[in-house]
Amino acid sequence: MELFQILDEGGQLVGEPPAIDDATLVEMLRLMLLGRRIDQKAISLQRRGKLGTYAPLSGQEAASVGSVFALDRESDWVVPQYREQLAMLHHGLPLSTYLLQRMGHPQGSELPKDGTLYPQQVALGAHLPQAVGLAWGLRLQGRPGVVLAYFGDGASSEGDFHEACNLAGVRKAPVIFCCQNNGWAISVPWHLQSGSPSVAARGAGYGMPGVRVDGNDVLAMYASTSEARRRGLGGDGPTLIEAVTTRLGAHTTADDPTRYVPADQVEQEKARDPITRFRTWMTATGRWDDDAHAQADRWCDEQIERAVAEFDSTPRPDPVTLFDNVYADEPVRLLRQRAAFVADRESR
Ligand SMILES: Cc1ncc(C[n+]2csc(CCOP(=O)(O)OP(=O)(O)O)c2C)c(N)n1
Repeated sequence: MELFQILDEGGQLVGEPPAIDDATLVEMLRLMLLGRRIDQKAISLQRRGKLGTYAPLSGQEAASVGSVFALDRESDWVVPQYREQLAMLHHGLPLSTYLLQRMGHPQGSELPKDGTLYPQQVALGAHLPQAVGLAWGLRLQGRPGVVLAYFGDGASSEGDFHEACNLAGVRKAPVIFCCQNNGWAISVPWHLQSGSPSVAARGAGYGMPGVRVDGNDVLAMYASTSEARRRGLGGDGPTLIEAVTTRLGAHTTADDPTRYVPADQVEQEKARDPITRFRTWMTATGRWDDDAHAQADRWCDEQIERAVAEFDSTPRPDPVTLFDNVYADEPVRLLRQRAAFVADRESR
């Protein structure tokens, strides 16, 4: 299946760029730069024991930013997996809340009130039927809006993905399935997960268009998501976008990719860096220069410093809150564990 591109690896135009005003293009590049910086900061916080496991997004900035910028934040919803930090921030999640979530703080799960954002999903694929339900519900209520659901190639091997696609296709739910295919489900490569040549090819089986997009090309991601949104709003139902992207780092801070990613692949993937590509085009078209870059750097510093200060000054939760907010009605075994935990603590 052909790969849809607007900017090639060298940042040269090979297609018609979407109509995006200059200020928005600058905002998109700034958010991508922020993503790279968040990774550096979060990994350092994790290594110092301040965060739990962290899933870096480096290499996937364009896939998230290009797609989420095509939405209307008032009426369209984002349903993320766990590597969509940037889409979540763009849909109103404070960075400090994101960091609190990563250290298991209950406050980290508080989403913006009246927002259009679902929480992160770690149980692979479990959010996809929910995304379809949300989209179908919008349609039944006659409310404008689409649902952008993110997931990885690994999640597309789960039953939930197929059930979600089937229901979305038959109900014409306005959902955009955005698969960030970085080629790996932790250490399992795509060819060991599926006999299908691509994720996008599966769309046909569910009665929806499947498009294979260069996920490291932010303009192509924006254009294909905008088109999918138009279809959804026009009553034509779901679209499956396969964003072919690259995971430049580890799966998470608990992973060592040098044990399974071939060294030459690492070098090839660095050459597909989505930030370098977009910055090259932005500079060549007079929309970006060293001053703009320095300003963006300062903006990233401020965002990160403010978020880390808020994160650091938030009182740490009582460890017993670990048992809260999991079940509406707690099962007996969990109540027993909680009682044992409290008794143990009081006996010390
Ligand atoms: C239902 C389920 N099975 C297994 C896991 C363990 N697991 C966590 S991440 C992951 C790989 C996911 O790969 P992919 O969906 O491609 O996303 P990526 O991490 O590459 O962004 C697995 C198998 C899980 N979280 N949920």
